[in-house]
Amino acid sequence: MRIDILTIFPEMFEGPFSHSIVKRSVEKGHAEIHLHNIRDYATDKHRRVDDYPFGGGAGMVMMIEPVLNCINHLKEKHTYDEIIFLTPDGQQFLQSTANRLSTMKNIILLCGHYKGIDERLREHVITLEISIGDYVLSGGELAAAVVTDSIVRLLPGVLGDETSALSDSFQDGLLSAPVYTRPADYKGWKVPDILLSGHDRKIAEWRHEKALERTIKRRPGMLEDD
Ligand code: 6GU
Repeated sequence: MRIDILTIFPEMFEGPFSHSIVKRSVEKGHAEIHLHNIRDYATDKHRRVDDYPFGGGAGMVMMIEPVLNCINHLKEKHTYDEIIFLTPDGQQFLQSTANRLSTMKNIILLCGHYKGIDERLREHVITLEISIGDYVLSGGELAAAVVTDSIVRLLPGVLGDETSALSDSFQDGLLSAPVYTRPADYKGWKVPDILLSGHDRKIAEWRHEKALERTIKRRPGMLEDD
């Protein structure tokens, strides 16, 4: 899968993409992540990417041309399944969204800044708008890093243990069961006996029960059908 990220702060991705699973998935060739500086596609000599809003008001608006020049440049070489704008007024990003996006071949993630982007880009170019939660970030970069991480880890071959993405919280509509490791008794804090029993069926039942209990207690809304 190929992910093209359009941003005015490409350096913000260096940390999140240089470690752990995202790094490994790129190294192994499961994912290609390309960062593009929107400023490189500005048309004036000041490399301007934002301007004052028509009608007045606070904040700047990202201009059509630099963003569209970058997207059109990419579209000459690739066909995109989705052109996604990260924005707090987008649709809520869910595990089901990550699952769907992980089946795609090429996607673009556009990170907004300032007051937002010119509405005409949203009308004519963007195919999907995503928010990662009901709070405001300074820009779309951290959201794009979150979305990228959640997609890439689902790509076939990325996780060592092939079953481990399937047992994630949310993947089966439940939160995860509690997990433990050595020592079995830490100064009187004991691991549940069942996990030391070696009885696979009973352990699986216990885990399901605990996952259900935890979901009812913490996220009862997850159990309602929609
Ligand atoms: Cl996608 N962008 C910004 N700027 N803030 C957010 C967000 C996105 N999702 C939640 N808050």
